[in-house]
Amino acid sequence: MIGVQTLDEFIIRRQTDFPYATGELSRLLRNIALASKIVNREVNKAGLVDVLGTTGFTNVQGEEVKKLDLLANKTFIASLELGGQCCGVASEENEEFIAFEAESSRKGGYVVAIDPLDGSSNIDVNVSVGTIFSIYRRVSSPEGLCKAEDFLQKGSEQAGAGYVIYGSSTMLVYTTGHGVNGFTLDPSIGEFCLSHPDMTIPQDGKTYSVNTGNFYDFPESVKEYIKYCKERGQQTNSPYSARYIGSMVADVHRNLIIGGIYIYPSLNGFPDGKIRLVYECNPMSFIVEQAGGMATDGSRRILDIEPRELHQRTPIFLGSSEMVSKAKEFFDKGTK
Ligand code: AHM
Ligand code: MG
Repeated sequence: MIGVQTLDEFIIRRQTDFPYATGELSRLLRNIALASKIVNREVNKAGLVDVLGTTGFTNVQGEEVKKLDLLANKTFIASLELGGQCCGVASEENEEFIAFEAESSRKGGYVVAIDPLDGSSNIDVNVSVGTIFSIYRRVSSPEGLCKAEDFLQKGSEQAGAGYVIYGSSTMLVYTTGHGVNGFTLDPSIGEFCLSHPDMTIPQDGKTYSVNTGNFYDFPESVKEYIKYCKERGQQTNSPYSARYIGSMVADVHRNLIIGGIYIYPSLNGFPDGKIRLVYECNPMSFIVEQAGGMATDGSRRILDIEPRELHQRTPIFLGSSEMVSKAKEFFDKGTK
């Protein structure tokens, strides 16, 4: 080690803190990191080669599939299958989960749920996108292929979760339930290096992130909370700023560092909002909670929701605990 701690080094050190650890989870995390470096390479040169734009297909969510969505999806799945610790993947891009059949991976002790390229509407305009992943211990018998029940566990059962932000620098942030650590990719050596040890989210913040283009479709309680955010500057010396990138990874990452709240509420006609419980809300909520923040759907802790189906959506309010608690006061008043 030469003055920096690489992600690989960090993972190995952490593993030895747990005497009964088998090393499987560590290897799985390292495979995800490796795949993310490949995706990072493609995202970085996206403007130069023919990977911008759409494929002409729509995914199970009815959304346009971008070329980079597909590329990221294939890269992560291939890397997880080769690794051998993961026996199946559920991806936001695929209708059904994939159960790996190869002898080398079918007995793996973990499954992964992944949003390979989050915020993909931002790809063509060179704005930050990300990858979000969630790791569960397999609960089905290792004798057969993995099953839906492996993926449909509550968020509180996650063995690990993380995100990669492909931003002005590329960072990987992850937790295995013992705090949150962030690593910045040093492109000159091709390694993620520990840059943000023991990340904690400020208890209070000044930033609210919500697509106010949907304002008139929001529930009354959310409208009231947003009005409160706007009026604060007039009533106190502590105004809030609105910041909405439209990539959940980027919005939550910023809020994790400087404090803030990310909101994607239910909408008129879409009672569950847009964001997916299994691929996005659970992993981001695990990270934010591990950093000292809060995540709720308005009445329930996100991590306590029993998923019924893979592509289930949920309203979400997550971030600094004081801001989320304040927003919750508006919901508790009743106007949902
Ligand atoms: P995606 O996974 O298809 O990219 O969708 C999720 C994204 C989030 O990253 C982002 O916060 C949200 O959708 C933006 O949606 P909207 O354009 O409706 O504000
Ligand atoms: Mg997404």
